[in-house]
Amino acid sequence: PKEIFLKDYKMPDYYFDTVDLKFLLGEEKTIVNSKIMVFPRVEGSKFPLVLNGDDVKLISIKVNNEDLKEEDYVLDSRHLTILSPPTGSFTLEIVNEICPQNNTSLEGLYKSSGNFCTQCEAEGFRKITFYQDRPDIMAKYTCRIEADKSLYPVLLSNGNLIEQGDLEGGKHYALWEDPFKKPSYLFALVAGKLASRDDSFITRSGRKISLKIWTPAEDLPKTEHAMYSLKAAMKWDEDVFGLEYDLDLFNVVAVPDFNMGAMENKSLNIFNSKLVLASPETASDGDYAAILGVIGHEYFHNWTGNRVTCRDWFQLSLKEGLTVFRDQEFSSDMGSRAVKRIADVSRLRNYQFPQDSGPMAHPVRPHSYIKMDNFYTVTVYEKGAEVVRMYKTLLGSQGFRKGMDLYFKRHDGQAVTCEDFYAAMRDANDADFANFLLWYSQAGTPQVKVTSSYNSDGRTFTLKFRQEVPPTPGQAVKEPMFIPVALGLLDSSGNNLSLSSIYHDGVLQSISDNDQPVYSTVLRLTKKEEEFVFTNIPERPVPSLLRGYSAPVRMETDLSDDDLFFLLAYDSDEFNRWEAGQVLARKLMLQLVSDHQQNKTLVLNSKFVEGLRSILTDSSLDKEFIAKAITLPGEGEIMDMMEVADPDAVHAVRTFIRKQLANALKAEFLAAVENNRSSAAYVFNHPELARRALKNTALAYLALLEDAETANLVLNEYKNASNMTDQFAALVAIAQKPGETRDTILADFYAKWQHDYLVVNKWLALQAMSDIPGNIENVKNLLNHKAFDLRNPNKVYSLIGGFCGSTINFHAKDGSGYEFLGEVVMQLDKINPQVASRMVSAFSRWKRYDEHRQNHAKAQLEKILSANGLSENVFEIASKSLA
Ligand code: DPP
Ligand code: ZN
Repeated sequence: PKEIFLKDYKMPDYYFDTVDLKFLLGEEKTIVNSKIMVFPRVEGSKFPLVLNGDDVKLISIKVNNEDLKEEDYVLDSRHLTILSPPTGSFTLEIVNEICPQNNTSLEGLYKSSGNFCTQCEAEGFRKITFYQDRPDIMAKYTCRIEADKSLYPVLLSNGNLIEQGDLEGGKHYALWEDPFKKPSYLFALVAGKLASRDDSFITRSGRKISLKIWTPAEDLPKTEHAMYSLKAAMKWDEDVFGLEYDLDLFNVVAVPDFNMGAMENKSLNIFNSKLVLASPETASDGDYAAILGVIGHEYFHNWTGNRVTCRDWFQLSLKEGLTVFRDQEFSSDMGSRAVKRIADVSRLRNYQFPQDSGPMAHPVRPHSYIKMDNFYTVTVYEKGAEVVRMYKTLLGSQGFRKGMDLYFKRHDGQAVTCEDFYAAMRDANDADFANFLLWYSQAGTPQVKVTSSYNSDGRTFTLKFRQEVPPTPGQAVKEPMFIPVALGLLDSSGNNLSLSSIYHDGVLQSISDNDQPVYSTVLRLTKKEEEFVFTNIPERPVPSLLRGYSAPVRMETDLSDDDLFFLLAYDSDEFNRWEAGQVLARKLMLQLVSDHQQNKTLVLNSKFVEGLRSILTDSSLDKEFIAKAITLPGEGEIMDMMEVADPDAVHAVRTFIRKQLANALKAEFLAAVENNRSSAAYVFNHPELARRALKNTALAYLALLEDAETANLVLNEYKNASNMTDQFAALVAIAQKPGETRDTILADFYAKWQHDYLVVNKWLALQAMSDIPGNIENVKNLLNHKAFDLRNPNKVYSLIGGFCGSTINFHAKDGSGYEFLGEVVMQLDKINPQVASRMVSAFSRWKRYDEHRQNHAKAQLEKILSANGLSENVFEIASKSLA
């Protein structure tokens, strides 16, 4: 397999102006006809034209309407090279054959539940026809689709429908024209038996946009929330960024077989059905929130991704980091900003931090890849979003908006780079961003150590920062980074002190704003070590650092437990209130893990219990915030902080603390359940989902208790639930404990929902993730359950992905969990390399564990690598993991 490097980027020798595609969709084979207007980048130049092609059978090739002679082109398994094309512009017409019905990789053109659909990002278009399949080739497309009318009554592609009609032999056709230039990865085609929910949106300039969400007819009732989300997203992008939709039609299609979450194809978004379909009975609050966020995300791509796209795939974060940031902001504005921030930071810590400190660590803009599909990562997406957020932190909302406006003004219709985005932000604001660009090129999570001191004579408060970026594969030595640290200083009654000036680098800077008192500021760290001295500070303050999580770093402070309890109780920054609780919990958990390893009796700090009690009973707090604040850091997060990760000890300790809390706070948890039951019909809005979140978090604690009273309560919550959020939460609570009740209720749930594959996937995932000892046998049985199918990515993510999330069973000492995964990966790789590659990633942190576990994991990775016909996708992850 060949590694591709960013530094080797070359502009294409040829561009494509127009592309006219014709598809004859068939059961045995599909014929693709592609007519391209080609022109050279440099007038008069003579180069061969190299087209990508993967699994496509060439039938004929014409240049300027004449058949190309065999000696004029070369065909290998991955390319079609036209040796000496005419000088100047010319037409290229290719006819080829493909077999979508046999395409289990789910990239290119394939079938899902009998319908045709496409997925072209990143490099799937080359599985449809021969093409320069790279994002800097932007062309105007038309697409004519011909198919059997009874089997495929609906024919969709990008842009506007300009013609349709019947053909002989029971066939029909549709002709679509997309007026916007686009890269091939945004091409889409759908053909099948689908019905649509229709609605419309009036843009701020008064244009009426027709909106359609397509699913099988029986699922239409479940598209109401997706349609609501789409209209909310359209409005939000106008309000916040002044961005209006640019065509008269917007289609969303839901398909059950999809590798990713969703895809932003121009005006024809294709979605994994789990991110479209929802009803109160079948989907949880989490699903509703995910649909809102992803519908928003794909819609927002219309400007950040489609109108302005990436020059090459190394720039993926240009569109993804920015669009994730935009969907995060959208969800914040639709719900609670603090809670959304907490959720996003938890995700970063639980998934991105481990990646950034493991063998797959890569910068937000990777330097190289073997398979681009492997770089649709939490680093490119979530860390990339943090990088975009830092611009906003540094520039403020208005400055950020100015930067966005300039970005579109300069680059609409272009394929650009991360530097172009940086330059727009900088130039629009005349800003000094120091070495900010390092965020794109240096991998690894920076570690920032802070020490503080107060001088009562001089009334100064000093913060000393020291930063370190750990080495990552290929990057042994790192430069110090530009880290914005938002902060405030709390006085002894918990109020923010007014800040007047800071002494830094020998300069006294005033930070008051038009004589208005300032209570928080953003420090700009740029050096390995530096010091900031706050003047006129009347008492020793408690600093609230990195407010709102202003930079994606690991921060270690010298705050005492008392300081942290103080912040937990008083900080005006809700994120940092939660954070103080998490820091305390992490310290506590690590200490108890060490006690556990030394066979000491575990004792829970009563101050911690009291801290949580006061949060739990504070009626002034948002209920979803309370739910987050009383939830302990995940086991993965704690394992990630250990020298040698010890799954058994971490699991034992987390369970111990949860049981202790359940006992100590039983009355409060019971009250939280009693007072927050869903009153009327299910509504997805912040106050209602916050009540459910608090109630269900309390219920999960109570379910750990051993008395009959609470056992009954939990059971009744399950039986009386009137929506999936409550029903599934009760099921999760019950399933924590092995025994007859668990078995009965799991069976009951399946019997109730076996007709609904999305609900059944939840049922699979819940069992797969279970930490009940010996659960691997159950998971193996589920592989043969009629509800499971290795060809469907969602089912694989639920069952196999779920199992890899189990602390105890995946990491079983006897290696059984690893062996199970190894076998599944090898089977899966033959069906769908992208999905197999995601699953094999569960091994990538194998060196974090003890020697025994390491040996088991290593053996599996070696076995996988020696398999015949291994995909490049799996090869890349497995080989880099072993390196
Ligand atoms: N571009 C898709 C997204 O929206 C994923 N391929 O993230
Ligand atoms: Zn995206």
